[in-house]
Amino acid sequence: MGVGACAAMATAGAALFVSHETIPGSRAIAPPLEAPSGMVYVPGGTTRIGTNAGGPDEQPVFPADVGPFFMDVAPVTVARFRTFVHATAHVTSAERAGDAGVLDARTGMWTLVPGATWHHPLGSDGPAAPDDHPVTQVSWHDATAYARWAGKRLPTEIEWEHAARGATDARGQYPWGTESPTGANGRHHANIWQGTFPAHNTAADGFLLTSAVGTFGANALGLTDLAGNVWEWTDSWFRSYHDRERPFTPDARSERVQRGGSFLCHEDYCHGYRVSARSHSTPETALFHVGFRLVQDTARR
Ligand SMILES: [Ca+2]
Ligand SMILES: [Cu+2]
Repeated sequence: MGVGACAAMATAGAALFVSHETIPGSRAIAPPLEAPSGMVYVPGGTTRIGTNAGGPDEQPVFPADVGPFFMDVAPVTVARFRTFVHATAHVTSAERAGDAGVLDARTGMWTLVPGATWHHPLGSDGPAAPDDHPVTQVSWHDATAYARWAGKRLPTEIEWEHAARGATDARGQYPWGTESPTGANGRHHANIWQGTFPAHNTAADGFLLTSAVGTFGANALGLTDLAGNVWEWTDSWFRSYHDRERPFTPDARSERVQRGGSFLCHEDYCHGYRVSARSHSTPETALFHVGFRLVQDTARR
């Protein structure tokens, strides 16, 4: 296992899933709608996805027409996930496997830690996950089970990037624009990694690990935690943008895209908290820096 904040931990997985790559919603210009509690209205529009200034998997840039949708203001919290577990008796992928992925800060290596779960993300000996932090150690399967219970769905990665760009095709590399994450007057825009990766995290932004959702403010649409804190599962299979028009049949090694970067992300390493950055893992993977947020179609209302 390499030293990589974004490195996928591809444990065995055999499940096949049908892709849902079509972008739901209408191209008609819809008036702003009152969003359900905890969500914001994201207008549709055309957004150029990707960047020529990022990694090869962010190229080529292409335009995408996106319909309107509602999106969770913040990633799903530990408290909300507990409500789901109590209501459904859901057992997560990590609980079934008996372990989950944690980056060992001393070695810089990803490790499968016994007993690491959504309620104890660092392992059974570690601290309990705080209620108002994003839930982590959840697989794509756990996220979709939660979505079914909540009557919502995971966003496509195009929807996610459209929303992170403020639904205006904004070309800044961050959800807040172009300013460095360590903004003016020392006000940090996101919970990321300061110092040198992976040797030393100074936690100048106040957090070594996850932070309470909303701590670092919102983008123009009112969405928080788009950059940093935790990567967020999307519904999209990880594929080259060059191949996006080609037919695709997922197999056991196919991976789902995550967006937004995490508390592990460093500018010199993956720079994963840019709006166009992509990470990816197999759907059963659970990691201590990956969570999710959901969307809902406006037509449901
Ligand atoms: Ca931090
Ligand atoms: Cu990263």
